Amino acid sequence: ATAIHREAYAAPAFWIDSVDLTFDLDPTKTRVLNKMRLRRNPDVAAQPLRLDGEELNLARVLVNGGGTSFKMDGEVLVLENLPESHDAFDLEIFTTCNPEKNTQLMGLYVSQGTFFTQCEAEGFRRITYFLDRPDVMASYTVTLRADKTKYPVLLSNGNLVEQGDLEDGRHFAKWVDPHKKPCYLFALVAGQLVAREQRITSRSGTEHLLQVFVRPGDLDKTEHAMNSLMASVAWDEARFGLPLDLERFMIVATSDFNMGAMENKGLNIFNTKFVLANPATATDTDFGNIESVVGHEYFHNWTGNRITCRDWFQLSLKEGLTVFRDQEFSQDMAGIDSARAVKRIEDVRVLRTVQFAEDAGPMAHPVRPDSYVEINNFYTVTIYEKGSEVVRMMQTLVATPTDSLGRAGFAKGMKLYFERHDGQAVTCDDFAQAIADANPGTALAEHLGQFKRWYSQAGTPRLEARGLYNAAERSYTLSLSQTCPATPGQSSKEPFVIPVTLGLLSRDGHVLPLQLAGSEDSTLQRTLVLTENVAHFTFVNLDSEPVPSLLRGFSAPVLLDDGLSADALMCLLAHDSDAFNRWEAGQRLMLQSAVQALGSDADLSNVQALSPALIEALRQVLRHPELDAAFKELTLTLPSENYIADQLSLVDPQRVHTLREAMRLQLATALQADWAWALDHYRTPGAYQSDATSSGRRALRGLAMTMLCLAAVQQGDDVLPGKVYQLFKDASNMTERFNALSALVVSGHTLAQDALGTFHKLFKDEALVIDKWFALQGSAPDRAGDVLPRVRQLMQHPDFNLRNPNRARSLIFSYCSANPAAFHRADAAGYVFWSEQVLALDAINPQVAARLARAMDRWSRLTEPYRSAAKVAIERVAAKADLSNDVREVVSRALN
Ligand code: HT7
Ligand code: ZN
Repeated sequence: ATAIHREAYAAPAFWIDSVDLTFDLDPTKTRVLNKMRLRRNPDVAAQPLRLDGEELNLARVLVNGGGTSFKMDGEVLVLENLPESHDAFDLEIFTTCNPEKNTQLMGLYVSQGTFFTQCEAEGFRRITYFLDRPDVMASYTVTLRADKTKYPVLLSNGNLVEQGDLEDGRHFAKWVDPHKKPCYLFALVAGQLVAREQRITSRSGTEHLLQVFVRPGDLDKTEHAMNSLMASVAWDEARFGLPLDLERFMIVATSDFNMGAMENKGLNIFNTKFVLANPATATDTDFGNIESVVGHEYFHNWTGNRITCRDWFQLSLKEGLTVFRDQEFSQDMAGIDSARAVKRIEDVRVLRTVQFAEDAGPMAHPVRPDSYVEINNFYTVTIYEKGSEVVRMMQTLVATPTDSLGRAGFAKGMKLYFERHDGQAVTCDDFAQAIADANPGTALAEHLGQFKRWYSQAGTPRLEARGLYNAAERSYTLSLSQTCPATPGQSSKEPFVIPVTLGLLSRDGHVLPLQLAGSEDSTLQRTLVLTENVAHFTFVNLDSEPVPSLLRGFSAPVLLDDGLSADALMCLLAHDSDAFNRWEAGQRLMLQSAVQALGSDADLSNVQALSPALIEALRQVLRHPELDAAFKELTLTLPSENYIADQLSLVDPQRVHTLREAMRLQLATALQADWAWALDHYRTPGAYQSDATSSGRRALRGLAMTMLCLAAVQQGDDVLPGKVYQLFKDASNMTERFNALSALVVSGHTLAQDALGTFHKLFKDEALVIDKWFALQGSAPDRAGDVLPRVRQLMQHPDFNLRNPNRARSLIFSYCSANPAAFHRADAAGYVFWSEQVLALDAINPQVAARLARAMDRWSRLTEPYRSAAKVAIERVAAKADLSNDVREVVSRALN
């Protein structure tokens, strides 16, 4: 397959003004009649019409009602003899397809007897011949016809304008979408579904119907999704003045889905994982994820649907912006400042562990890529999470003295963006220009050209900060410098615009005012803007050497080297008013301890890597009378094995694992009494509430249970695990139950097997809970090389099904991507398993296979024998001649 290049973009030779689709739905042979009205694009030289298609059976092509000649170029339908004038003409295409055979879950497919579609990015071409590109926006009328008993509910985008019965027990529904859209936002659903409904009135007084469709029996799990949807509608109107532009907004859940959810206009289709929840089956994390994914898809209604992408290289235009919006939404929903900070920490943790790793590996690409082979491989953490950070920096850089967070300025920028581009397919440049133009005189407007390097340059910049205190002058000079490593195809980088939000503390933890030399203003926090490779900033009127708190709130997606001593980090851990940096100081101290121990030749299983002072500081956090439980849980959680590994140039996964386990045991035993106190103190009596405070308490209790079980197993104590087993059995909600189960599994106590059996029996009919059961076993600590055999055994379990992406992810991905010590085996058996599963999945669902293929992204940093064995496994996959483009692109990049 050949690469597609951003620079090669050309406007389409034809526009499609309207599409009238009629579906005769049948699982094995669905008939699709596609009547389009097209016209030549007057700005493009005359050329044949080339319509994309994939796995379609073509029966008929008519132009203006009459037959026409056509030819096939591969799977592209080419029409050369079209009317030459610029007048509109009719094109009618009749095709059939086989939804039941569609295991890729792209285009039209059947899941548990219900028809669903997934068209982003290029799935519409699997439904009918079309100009399958986002800059072709058309009006859609859709008629669905199907057996009334099997498919009583017939849904598509927009408004239901007509419905009725047909002959032979069939019926029909006709839908008209009032908004033009690109074909990737088309959707249909047909099946036996029931809906939770809610009528709402918007601020402006317009009435809307909200519906959440699920399979009969799941209605009791839709309340939270509906509440999240109502909150999303209200939030977008309040924060950005963006109202719901449809009479009806529908969400439909399916258990067979490649990703999390899809923002089809007015008819969002969701993975059940991000819809279904009740306290008995879903954890706090599930509740939080549902709120954020429902928000995300809803927010796409404006950022993505009303204004869409000109081409797929601009994907972050909608995804980065919409992730930013869903993150802000979740923070606003969390309410209190401390809960906002917790959400920010969680988001940054994902960015740093997953996106930074991507940026340092073979799949590194800019937020706006220059080329791709398979677009499905570019729905990445770089496009989404780093893209969101780029938008967040824009907000920071439009701040003014009266709008210090930049929120008002950013909202003004959004308003201008919609005034300029509503109804259009545009580029990342158009977005950045609108935000800057709405905020003249700000740092963003001043540096816009340079700022846009965040879109064009891949790689994570390193920011070095060094401070020098001059006692005689009572001044402190902060020197900032930046570099960015080479990434595939980009050997040298130009400097970025880096907003560095900072505060200063005295050594005993008091806030110090910031006054830049030459300025009269003094503030407690400010944002410096680094635009050069090196810059110096001098602060005056300081009586003693300050401790700098840099990059507060993670103001830029960079790797910070501030050279701070352990004492300075201890000061920040104890006193920083910025909760993010307070957490970060703890992480840095733990990381320093880990890296130091890994560099020594001590016996890592017995090493006491955490210093007594650090243990004591962490105890102070755990026992702190004012800090939130959620913050405590984050601060007392060690950096992950993958994040520790990211700090090393050569990685021995077994050593990293042994060390982290030793550190965890040290923390478990040194704070044993404190963990027991936390388990008791943070109980949440009464009915389950999913709010931030209650879920924070449960999270800390969960960590306490794990720590206590680890200590108990080491001490040969069965009483405490017995108590946790009782908590598991008596739990009144899934969070507590799963935390207790996980504590037993993670500690390797003998009660774990019994608890796993009980858990399966209790929830055998709850697919999403059984996914958790598989995932927990796939990610269990490997004490005797027994995880892989167990995973292989679980693949034979009657509940396992490789065709279901959630199930495949729960077992196989948990093992290959989230269990490094069990996966990186000296006998290479983990890699053999990986290659087998990538190949098996590729034959079913290339998108899912390619995601699994990425588990080997960082193979070249491994020490021997892992490195050579990993390479052999990747080569084994690459040697398969008929690999999908998806997997081919990933393994080729890995080997290059
Ligand atoms: N815009 C959607 C991305 C998407 C997708 C979803 C489901 C299956 C295949 C898909 N390919 C791309 C989801 C989102 O970001 O909101
Ligand atoms: Zn999205």
